[in-house]
Amino acid sequence: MTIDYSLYLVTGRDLLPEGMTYLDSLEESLRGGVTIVQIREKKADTLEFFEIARQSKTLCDKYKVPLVINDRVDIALAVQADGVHLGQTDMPVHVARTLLPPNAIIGVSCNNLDHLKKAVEDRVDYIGIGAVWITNTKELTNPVIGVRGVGSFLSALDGTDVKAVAIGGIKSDNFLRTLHGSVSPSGHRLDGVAVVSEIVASRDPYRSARTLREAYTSWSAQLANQEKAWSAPMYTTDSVKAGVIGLIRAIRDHNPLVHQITNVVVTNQSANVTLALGASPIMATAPEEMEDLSRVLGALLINFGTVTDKEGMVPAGKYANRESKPVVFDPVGVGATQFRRRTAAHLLDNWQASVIKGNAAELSALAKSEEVQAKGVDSVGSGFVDPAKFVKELALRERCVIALTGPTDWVSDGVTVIKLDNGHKLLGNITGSGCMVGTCIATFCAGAWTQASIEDSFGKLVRGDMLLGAVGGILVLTIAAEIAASRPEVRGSGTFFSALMDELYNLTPDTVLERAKVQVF
Ligand code: 3NM
Ligand code: MG
Repeated sequence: MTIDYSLYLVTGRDLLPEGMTYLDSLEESLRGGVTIVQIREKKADTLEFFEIARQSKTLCDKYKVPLVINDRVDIALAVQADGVHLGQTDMPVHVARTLLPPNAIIGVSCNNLDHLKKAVEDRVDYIGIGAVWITNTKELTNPVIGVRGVGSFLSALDGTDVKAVAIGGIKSDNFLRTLHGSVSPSGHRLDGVAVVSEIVASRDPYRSARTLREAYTSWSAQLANQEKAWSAPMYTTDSVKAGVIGLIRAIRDHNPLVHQITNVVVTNQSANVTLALGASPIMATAPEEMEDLSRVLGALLINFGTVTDKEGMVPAGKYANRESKPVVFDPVGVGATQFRRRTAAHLLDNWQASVIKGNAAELSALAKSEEVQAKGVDSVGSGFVDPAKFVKELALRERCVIALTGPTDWVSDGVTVIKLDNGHKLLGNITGSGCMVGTCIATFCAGAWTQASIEDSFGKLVRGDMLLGAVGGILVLTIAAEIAASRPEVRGSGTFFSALMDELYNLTPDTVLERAKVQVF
């Protein structure tokens, strides 16, 4: 029998809401679409555990859903359950195997790669990878893995037929983030997601289960579409240029709101850049307003150049993900301090960026590569031996578009790599030109968002072509810089700055088409 692990319910009777019986909750969850059930009883005596398991088995049989028992091989045998789930301090797998019928399912909880390696050697059927998020349901003795940590577990399962589910703190509002982010560089994905409180503590377990199941189904469907699309070449130089022109028009036609949580050095100029491109800026930072803003914004920019607004940055990104809005992350000077490195990891563990933009030193630090060293928060040039390979790999790792800026800019979504060769050295003489690129990218991603249809967002964390958004944002700023620098009145960085703003404001699609130096790989 092939087991469907996609929506794995783990029971927890302590979490039932008042007035809800255990069996009613379980039946509603089964009706709602859970695909496998684990009975987890940490406090029950043997008789009580047996009774619960026996009644659960009858219900699961009615819905043809497999049942596994946490820890207790004897109870599994007594109620003829489909298998057991074993923790690291439970009975050894090879012993359980000799006691259980030949086809019994055996699953093991893994918190680290040593656990995983042992589980693979023991030929378990599946592993639970956890905890992926913070949870109150189980006292955690090990550090939280984080969505971005799941990929290394999945890599270690390459070439085996061991299935994997993620567990710990998974809720409807981080469900897609969990599925989208949990993937190895080779493309190995989760087989399912396990939850306790999201369903068990719900007053409407039917609806809660159904919501997750539907989200899983649309995620799988869009993934299949995307993989099909990736197998054919998507972009050419001409299609990229035409796409960018389309975005310039979309921004001016729709005037999207670009919400920016940015640093104190550049707030004013970033707001002005947004206006010059034809969109509207809002520079709100209070956590209390992030949910409301997520509904109206066209894109969110998070730039942590002066990391003081982290309290707002976390919810802002989560709500933007929930609304399928673009999230552009500019981890300014991330390599400069431990604090910045930790903050970037914390933010990226909480939400899915759509585009991460940085110079060589920043992206190198983010990728934990030693290739490029940081010098304060300033750009130090391209610095990578093979920038195309670097951006492509980081895009696959972070599950988003990567934009590496410098004298030459490199952009990748993990499949296509685009090289951009516009710009002027005077950009290096004004403060915040990198931050302005971030703002331009966010504005173009907002334009891309306005172009995408609602249907396009089912099962996705972001709607719109983020690769084009990143390319468009870089092109307009670098092309405006070239034109500004050539103006006769420009004699230094001060006159250059005001000329740059003017040229951004006056930039026409034709000029972009004429001047853009784009190469697609
Ligand atoms: N095992 P919730 S975390 C049962 O890390 C369990 O192995 C975990 O509950 C592990 O969905 C966990 O309510 C609790 O956060 C998951
Ligand atoms: Mg350049």
